[in-house]
Amino acid sequence: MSPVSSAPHGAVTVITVDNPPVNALSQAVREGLATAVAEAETDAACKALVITCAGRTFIAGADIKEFGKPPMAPYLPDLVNRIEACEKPVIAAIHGTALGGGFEVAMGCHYRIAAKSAAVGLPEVNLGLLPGASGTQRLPRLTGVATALDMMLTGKPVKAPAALASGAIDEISAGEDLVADALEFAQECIERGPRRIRDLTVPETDAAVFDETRKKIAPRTRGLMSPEKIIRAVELVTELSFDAGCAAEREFFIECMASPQSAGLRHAFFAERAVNKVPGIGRETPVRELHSVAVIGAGTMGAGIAYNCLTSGMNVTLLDNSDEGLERGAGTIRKLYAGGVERGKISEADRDSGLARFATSQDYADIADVDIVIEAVFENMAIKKEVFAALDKALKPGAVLATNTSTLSIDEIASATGRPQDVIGLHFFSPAHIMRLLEIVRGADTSDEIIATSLALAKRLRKIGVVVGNCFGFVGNRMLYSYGRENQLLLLEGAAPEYIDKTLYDWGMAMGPNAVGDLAGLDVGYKIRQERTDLPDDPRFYRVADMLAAQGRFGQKTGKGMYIYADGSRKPTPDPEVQAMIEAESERLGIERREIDEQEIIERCIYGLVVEGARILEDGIAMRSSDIDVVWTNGYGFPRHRGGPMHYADSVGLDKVYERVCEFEERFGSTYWEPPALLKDLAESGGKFADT
Ligand code: T1G
Repeated sequence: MSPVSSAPHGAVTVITVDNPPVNALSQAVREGLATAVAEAETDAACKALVITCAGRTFIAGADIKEFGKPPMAPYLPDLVNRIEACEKPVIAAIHGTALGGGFEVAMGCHYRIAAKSAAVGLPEVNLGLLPGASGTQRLPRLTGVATALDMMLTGKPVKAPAALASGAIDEISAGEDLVADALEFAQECIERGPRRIRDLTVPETDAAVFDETRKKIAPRTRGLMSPEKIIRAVELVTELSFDAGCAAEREFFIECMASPQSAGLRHAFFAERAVNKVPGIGRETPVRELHSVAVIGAGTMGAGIAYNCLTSGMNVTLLDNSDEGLERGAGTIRKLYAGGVERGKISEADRDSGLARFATSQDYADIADVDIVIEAVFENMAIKKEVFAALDKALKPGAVLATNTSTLSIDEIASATGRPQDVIGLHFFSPAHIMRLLEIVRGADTSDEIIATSLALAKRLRKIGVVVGNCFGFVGNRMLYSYGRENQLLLLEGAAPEYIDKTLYDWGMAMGPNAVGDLAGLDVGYKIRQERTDLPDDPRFYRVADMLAAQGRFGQKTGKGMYIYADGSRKPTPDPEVQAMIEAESERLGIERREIDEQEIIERCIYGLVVEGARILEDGIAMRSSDIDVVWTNGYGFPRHRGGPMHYADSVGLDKVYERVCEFEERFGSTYWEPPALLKDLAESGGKFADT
């Protein structure tokens, strides 16, 4: 049964694509469209064609699931040209989002009408690609070069009113019935006849725009391949004929499609959608309604979480045991709102309604009726258990009891209550209102209803919620220990902090580990290590960080950490005093310092992540290796175009990773580098983490 059907409406043939969930351009859809257009073209009674889609959206692009497989005819560029060649006017009737190949199909049509709420876009750059079915040649002819470049380089969809203003679409459907309005519009188009974008003149373009754009985007497209291909393809619009431009675009597309970067970004795309699939949790799992929340602890994290909940429409009470603390927290929230209004992200009305839903308190009785509480007090077990015991007494039955702990046992915290089934870890990342990751930590007794409720809350807070198991540091921070450990050891063995940071930054990390430590505050990790009783018996373990923290060098917040931050600036400057301190400590520990190359730094830090990731999979703390990738690309600045640590290891080849890990075990001992059985087995069987 073809996912494409046709029906006559008077002199107009309406062609409908019905390929849930997002009408992706699978082979069957491409074939169905080509056939339907050919049949309508030879149907004497048909004077015009309308292409529309069933379900929630117009075509959302090529079928990404077909990527990497042998391409099958009809090929998308040919289909788009086939639609354009039709002798009768073809109108695209767009609702939801016309994206990528879907928008290219619409630009193959002669006219585009859209529902008021619709949007159009070319987001291929998010997949390490560029439009590959003439989008780079068609859109500039409609909107001009600048708008086209912006749409393709940001990958952001453009809403119908702006799309109309830019020329990307021709009409906005006035009524609620898009197809009815498209049929009416078709009458007009029959008069006008086909209008082919390939024949449109390219609007006047200042050639300088291309290099200006290159400069402008360089900081945020560091290391990425496809943005330059997009700019070059659009530049060719001003140099070549339409078909020659399309041929060049195709070449660029094939090159990008074959790149590890696109493979990494496509992996990230599906990995972020897979996190919602939690065994045992389905549409039938009850979800509790969450209208009101109390956030305990008015520190930086507490205030950020409260703001995030306010901007998602919840009633929020911030509770703290000190007036100053509450005033500071409330001040932070007011500042965040002011900044949002200033940057045009939030309207004054939204700010006012948000602040109207905000309250502060020092009394648990004031929060007895909240639907959920999120505790964000100091990272200390005794304090957290005291808070949870008080919450257990104060809160109504059925309230969700969540903790924002970043390392501590959910089960032990839950043991302070009589309702462990309602206790869950909701680990936000700083800044809480910006970072998209939310680790949802399941305790031994946490009910499915609470998991389902937390996944729904994550969506509402515009977060990517990843369900993980309970252990020290869960997924993210547990792995961070291995990554940070290798950094600390490399410092003692001879690599300067700025050299390590530059190496990992150039490799793609958002920031080097030493700069991250100074940003997060060296006191945070120091206090957590002080409380731990299970650290390895190794005098080198986090030695440099401990020495700096013991001297009160906490990083940016004290103007000194691993680096110096002159006059409150965020720019790290290497400190010769620190270098001398490290060298003296190497000598004291009997470590012979040596030249260390970039490859060793990258492999020790990144394979340290991979080895701990494999242990996490063995322990069942993560359900899928792709969940680990989502945690690291959304919470720890791991380069998205490398897909995440586990995908990266798969792309290198687990046999090579295993071989290197065995070498490290040989050189540095098995305490840190004993290869996990999972890695060994997969390496020997030619398997991938993605297969587990
Ligand atoms: N191909 C295959 N599956 C897709 C898909 C696609 N293009 N888009 C979405 N899905 C699946 C997704 O995996 C999920 O599956 C379900 O649909 C719902 O998605 C030549 C080459 C459209 C805005 O980049 O941005 O065209 O998890 O959870 O939040 O130039 O999906 O349920 O099994 O995201 O409502 C360009 C990608 C492709 C758009 C809807 N297009 N999609 O968001 O639902 S490249 C894109 C999205 C291209 C040409 C090139 C979003 C959405 P499952 P969802 P949503």
